[in-house]
Amino acid sequence: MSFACRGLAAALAVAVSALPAWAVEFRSADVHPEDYPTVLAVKRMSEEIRQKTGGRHSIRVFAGNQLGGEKETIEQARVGALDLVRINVAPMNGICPATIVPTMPFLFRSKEHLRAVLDGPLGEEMLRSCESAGLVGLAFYDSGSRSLYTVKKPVKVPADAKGMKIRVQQSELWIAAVRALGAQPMPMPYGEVFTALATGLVDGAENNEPSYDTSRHHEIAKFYSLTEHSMAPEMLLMSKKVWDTLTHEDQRIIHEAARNSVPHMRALWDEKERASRAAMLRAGAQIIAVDKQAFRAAMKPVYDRFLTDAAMKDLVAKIQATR
Ligand code: GTR
Repeated sequence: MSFACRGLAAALAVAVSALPAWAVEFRSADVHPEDYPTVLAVKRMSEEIRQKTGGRHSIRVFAGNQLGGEKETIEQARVGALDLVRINVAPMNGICPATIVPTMPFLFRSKEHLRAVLDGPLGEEMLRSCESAGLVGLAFYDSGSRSLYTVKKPVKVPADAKGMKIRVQQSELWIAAVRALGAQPMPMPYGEVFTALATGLVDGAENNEPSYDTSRHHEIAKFYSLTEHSMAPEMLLMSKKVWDTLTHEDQRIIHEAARNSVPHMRALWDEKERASRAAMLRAGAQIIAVDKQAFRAAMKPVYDRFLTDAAMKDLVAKIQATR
């Protein structure tokens, strides 16, 4: 080997050994675009993990549905084919029953109430509850309030939605809640909603302002009825199969970084809500005032149907009692 070649080989060996063999770049999925608060929060978390593990671990976020819809990525994480998922609680309802509770319509009174619950022991209890489904709950993130939006005519009272085909998340609870309004629920992944609205497959959908804005649903469904019917939060979960391979110290670092990403996410979220409200109005969306009590009353029967055991009822009562 020539002197130059030996030099190159040595340099390569140093470069390779700079990254320990056990270094892992975890993969995390998100349906939202690169600059959405949930995506930015996990990227920030990655920086903290990288720093605290001396570069051994980090997270690469695959944004914008790159790895599939929420249902699919949840399943990938359960079997250990994906390390992390950032999803809404609703698609978890079928596999982790405690997540039905924070998905319930008209449960949280305000953003402050939601944050107080999620930051306390009840939040911790709900995060832990998904472990038996193969997922370790790391954090809850905000998701604002979800409202109904429609293409052809505004909805002010439940009767206005009668017979309309409304896209819902893939959750039995939302199928039932929309049916309770007299509308026809159309469960489908988030990534398919724009086309469904554009082709008339559905007459409307429901979501918070930042999703309505960034998904460009407002280009087609211009009537945004302020039902604010749910504050179902987002979750960040790690595959238990992957989690169990980590040292206690690495688990601690990941947990702490997830917790530290929450206040950061909330600041981004509050800002995003403001920006999205302005953007949707600029784009010609109309915000419609509604009879909120009528929507609350119409959806009430789902409480009896979905809060099937004493533990869930107790959780709801404790949440309602939280100040
Ligand atoms: C958004 C949420 C996504 C996804 C989406 C949906 O508010 O952030 O994770 O659940 O709603 O409606 O599918």
